[in-house]
Amino acid sequence: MDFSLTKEQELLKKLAAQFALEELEPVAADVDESHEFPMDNFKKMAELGFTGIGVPREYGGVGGGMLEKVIAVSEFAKQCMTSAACLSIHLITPHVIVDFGNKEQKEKYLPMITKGGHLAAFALTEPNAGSDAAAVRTTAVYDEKTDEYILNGTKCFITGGSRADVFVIIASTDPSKKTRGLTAFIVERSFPGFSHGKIENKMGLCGSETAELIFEDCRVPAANVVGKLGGGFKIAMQSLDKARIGVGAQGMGVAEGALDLAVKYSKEREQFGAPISKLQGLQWYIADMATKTEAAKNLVYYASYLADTGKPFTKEAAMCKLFAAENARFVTNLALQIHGGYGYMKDYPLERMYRDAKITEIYEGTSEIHKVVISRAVIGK
Ligand code: COS
Repeated sequence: MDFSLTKEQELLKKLAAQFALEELEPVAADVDESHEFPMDNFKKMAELGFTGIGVPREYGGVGGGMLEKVIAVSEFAKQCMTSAACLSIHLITPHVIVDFGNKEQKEKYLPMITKGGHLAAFALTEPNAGSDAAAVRTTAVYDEKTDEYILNGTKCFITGGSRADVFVIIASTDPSKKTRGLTAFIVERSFPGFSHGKIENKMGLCGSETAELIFEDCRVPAANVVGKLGGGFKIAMQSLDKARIGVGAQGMGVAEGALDLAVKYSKEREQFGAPISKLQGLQWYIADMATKTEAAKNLVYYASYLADTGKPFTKEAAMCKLFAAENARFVTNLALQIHGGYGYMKDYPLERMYRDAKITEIYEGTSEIHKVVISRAVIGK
């Protein structure tokens, strides 16, 4: 199978790499230390069109599909995982609206969250609905007098939750129907009864401002129901399939970045009278890191190809996410090890990349959930 990039995709890769090196890398350590959302980086991404990837031009986007998202996110992840995650997770919401929204919703919300530079977020997870996504307890009750839904409940671990202006929220419109009673809503930050709660203090991805969302009699117009009433679980699952390719791209990118740094350092660092790249033990580390990273890339590209050509890709999205995430931990760990004591110091980016990489094994579905998805596809439920 040929995964050569088109001329446009090559240009996008070059632009993303240059932007990441010039704008994201210089502030990556500050973003990590300050625990502040890189809003300036995000605005610059919007100016360059990255926040409109996968959205048709008529709605303010720049077109393209999953492969374009993968190219941008992986280049960003080489330099700053937090910024890569911000783009990757932001794009879930416009993609939900493109795939499942109606014309009015597309016209109203897409230009705002693509070229408009407003951050978007997707909220499924709750304190008791993590891996068991069907256990959502946030309720949405219809008020026929006002033609609105009234939302009550709490979402947690929402990337950019303290900064986003537009959210897609999954809430239960009929708890007796379980997965078939969940519905997706577009919620604006300004809607009455909406607020964000605490911002989590995390091990890595420190600037992504992972926040709690609180709905207290939050009024949402019925016009903001996305897709069918009761269709929210399928919307969430299909959107997560795409989001998981985005996490695969994050894992692939951070591994590529860490590998590049390890190779460079191993040629510069001399011990026992020669560069440490001459040591066979180290060469074998590099060989394993390069081979697995190439495999991760191929899985990520293959899942993107399936998604972009309208073929089923749930299993392949889970496979690429599972493998790229485990490899991200493997490669950042060995790259740090190759840097020895320096790798453990905050003067070098490796310790940050190692902490940041870990989340790829947890968010948008844990590695264990992906094994459930893959085994169900291979063996049957
Ligand atoms: N695409 C489309 N439909 C899907 C789907 C997918 N990828 N996965 C499940 N569905 C459908 C099923 O076909 C089923 O449809 P019917 O009601 O018509 O039969 C329905 O959704 C329920 O599916 P299922 O019975 O498989 O649901 P489970 O409760 O067993 O959950 C898992 C399945 C575990 C895969 C799901 O809960 C999950 O992905 N959990 C992890 C959640 C997660 O990633 N959270 C991270 C944060 S999200 S921001």
